Amino acid sequence: MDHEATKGLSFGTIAIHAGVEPEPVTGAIMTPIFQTSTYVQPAVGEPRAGSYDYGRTANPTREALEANIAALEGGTHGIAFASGLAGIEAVVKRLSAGDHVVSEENTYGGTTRMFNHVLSRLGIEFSYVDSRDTQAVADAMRPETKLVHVETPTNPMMRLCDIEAIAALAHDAGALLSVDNTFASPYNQRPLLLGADFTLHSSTKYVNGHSDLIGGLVAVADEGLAEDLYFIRKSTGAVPGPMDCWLTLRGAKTLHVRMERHNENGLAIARWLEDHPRVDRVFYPGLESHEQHELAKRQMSGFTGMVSVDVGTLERAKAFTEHMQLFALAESLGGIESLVNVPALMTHASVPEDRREAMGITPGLVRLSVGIEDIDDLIADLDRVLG
Ligand code: P1T
Repeated sequence: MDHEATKGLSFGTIAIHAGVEPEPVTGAIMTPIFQTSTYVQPAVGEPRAGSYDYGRTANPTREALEANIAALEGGTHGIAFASGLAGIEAVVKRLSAGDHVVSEENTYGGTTRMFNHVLSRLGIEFSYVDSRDTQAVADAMRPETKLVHVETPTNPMMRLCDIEAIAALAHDAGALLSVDNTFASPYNQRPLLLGADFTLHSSTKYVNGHSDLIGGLVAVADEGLAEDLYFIRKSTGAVPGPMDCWLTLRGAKTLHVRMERHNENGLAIARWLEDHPRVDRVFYPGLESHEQHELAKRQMSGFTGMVSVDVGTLERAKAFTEHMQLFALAESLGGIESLVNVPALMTHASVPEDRREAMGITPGLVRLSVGIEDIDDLIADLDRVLG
């Protein structure tokens, strides 16, 4: 179903149908995996079907996935990448040496590592702010600021920023806004509809949802921005393989069903942990105690399966995480199975210690990716390790 045809349909219907058409030769109901690197050309310099000249430039399985994410995010174009980081990199690579980016400070550790140790060497400057405070974002803008990059909820502190307000101030200053929507998923939050210019996913997480591939997706609502990103991807090469695109599209078709259960289980576990005497603090935007709960209710329609808790010390964090039966100790998130991670030593180890501590990513912070197992079993697992 093409973009126009999905207008007016609800999320679950779009998830199943957007980008998916019966295959024209056989009528196969499922999008085939076009596992090919190239396409025969009938005449020199004249590809058979427009852009199908080489697999880095175009692939029909990839295009089906791209149309799907574009529709899910309320945009017009999707651009698929080999990883979430490759998608973020492409958005920043629209800029040139001398340009400046204002970034939320509490992003995924790999995002700041790329900004500080790779892209800053190319002459792009980065400033970090606590984007919960919209004024702090405004104060960090410079004449050469071309991009504001935020993550909301943030990984792992579950901080939020006001997408609509930050989009407006970025645009007033002549900059664009990119929102890493990985933690929320398009089911719970659609940044493009709130004014963002790019919405980004590590599709390794909720969009694919089955922890069986690495991928990235960007959606935009502007043809020019889409063309920029297609060009950067074609020129730099971070394309996902057809099989991974096919798996991600299959995963995306059940996003709405999975997210309902992630949201339900996440909230139930956050509430249970909040009442537990061995837990100092719970970070979950769906809790009334979350300092940005009102913004969460305004900007999100559900609060995901990501829950962070502070248990005080590394010793307790280890006792908590190393003896669980259902929650596997692993990096990553957003899959149907539950995972647990100690960010200071795992996903955010590349963030300098003083900055980690200042943001609350202490050695006692534990991040749960609550899966879609039966809630009683998950709570029993937590109960056993927390005592
Ligand atoms: O791993 P990759 O697909 O390249 O995605 C990077 C990325 C981008 N944005 C966010 C918000 C992320 O959480 C990630 C990857 N995160 C983990 C691997 C993790 O365990 O937090």
